[in-house]
Amino acid sequence: MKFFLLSVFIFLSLFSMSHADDAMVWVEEGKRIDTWPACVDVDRNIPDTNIYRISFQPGSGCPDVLMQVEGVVFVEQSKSVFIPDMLISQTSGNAHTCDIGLENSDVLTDLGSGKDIVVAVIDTGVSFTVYFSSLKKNINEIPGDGIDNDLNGYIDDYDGWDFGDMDSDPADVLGHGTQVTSILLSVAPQASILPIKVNSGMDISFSTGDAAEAIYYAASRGADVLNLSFSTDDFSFAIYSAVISAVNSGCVVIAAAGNDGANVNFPASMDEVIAVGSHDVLGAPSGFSPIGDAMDILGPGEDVCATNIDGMDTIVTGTSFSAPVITGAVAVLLSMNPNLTPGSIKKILFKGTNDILDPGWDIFSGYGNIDSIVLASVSTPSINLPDQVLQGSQLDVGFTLPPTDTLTDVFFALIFKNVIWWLDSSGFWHKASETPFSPLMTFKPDTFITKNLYGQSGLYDSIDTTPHEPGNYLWGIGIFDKNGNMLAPLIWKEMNIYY
Ligand SMILES: [Ca+2]
Ligand SMILES: [Ca+2]
Ligand SMILES: [Ca+2]
Repeated sequence: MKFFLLSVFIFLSLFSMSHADDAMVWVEEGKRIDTWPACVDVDRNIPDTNIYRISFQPGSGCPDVLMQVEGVVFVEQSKSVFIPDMLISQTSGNAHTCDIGLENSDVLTDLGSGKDIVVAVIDTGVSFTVYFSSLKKNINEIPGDGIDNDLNGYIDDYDGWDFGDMDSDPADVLGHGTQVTSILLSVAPQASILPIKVNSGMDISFSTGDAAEAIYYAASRGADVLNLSFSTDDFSFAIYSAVISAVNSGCVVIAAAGNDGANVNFPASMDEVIAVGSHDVLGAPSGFSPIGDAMDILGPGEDVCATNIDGMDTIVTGTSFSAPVITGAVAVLLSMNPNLTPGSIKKILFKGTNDILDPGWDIFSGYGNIDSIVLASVSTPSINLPDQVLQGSQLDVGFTLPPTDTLTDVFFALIFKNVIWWLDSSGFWHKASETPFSPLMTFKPDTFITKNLYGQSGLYDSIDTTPHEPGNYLWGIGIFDKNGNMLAPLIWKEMNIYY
């Protein structure tokens, strides 16, 4: 572990510069531009959008010319975004000390492995040799036949896509995306990784236009979670609108907050994005971790261990590597319960922290440091029954449910002599085999609820075998949404009624 502390370089600034020859053009909904100005080369339309990617000669004033064209709503010239964190990585080559810095991460992994959850890593690509078995394949595409079999606009995109080079090979040659992937797979080992490369070749920068198109592509390929371990000082409408579109289609978007110790950078600064800062090995915010109203949560981001494209360990620092810890945790939550809405995920995540500095949310740490034990606790419903109760006495049942942003139905059930009985809202018991469950109550669970079931007249007299019969009973609680989808696993607890 001491070795990790040797890397003390901290990248202090991010910068952007103009990417001279590439722009995005928004065309009025339902309109087509039949004649583009002569200065424009149309590269392509982003599938299923009214956005065109174009090239033009630098210095030609072409964006201004375009804005005069009937039907053109907006033009944004692409800028470069730099990927700095890799510059401070050091290779250790020691597999035994590899530690992503998240204590008790096995507690989270035990809850859910990320199985069947698609996580798009929009980055420098992912090493195919290291993570081949974790990669999400496009089963509707035949690789290598030169045909866009699934008609999604990208030829042979079986493995993902490389927007930097506009080809079907998103293999990582730089390492940043592989390092990010290794960290998120440490938390959610069975997550399905959709590799999307945005830089060209060995470039350590990429264009905002490519990042925006990559986000549209990720959502169209069914990504549940997007990891954006990049940030910039500049706002990009292209990235902004791509993120909004992804969130509206149900994606959870997580972004590194930046490494300049100043304001939370873009796109982490968006309300719709979970902004992740960094804490050090002692749990204090890193000096380079941004500050401000947009900060949401911190993850370990100093001298953490990641895996490089050659499969060897490397020590890395930066919020690029804090973000995938949170991304992995979101994949865990989704694999526990695929029906969780992005809003509910945020609520659970922000409660699943170790609150540091000022009590509650603060500008340095957001809701605090991700904490495996707390997150496991708030994401799992629990039932609180006395171990035993004297027959005929008051019986209080308490339960805690994960926070949610949706109205939730709850039912109570018990098993007696191998028959499941459920309690209706009028206090009557029904055999589950004869009457389908309906909820006992509907509410937004955020707090501990206590319900006195003894007061419900049915507890002892509607089940004909139960009156005056002491014994062991199994109580269960289930949580459903309005459509009858189970939102959290059914849990059971045994209680003895004695006489
Ligand atoms: Ca295709
Ligand atoms: Ca093909
Ligand atoms: Ca706090």
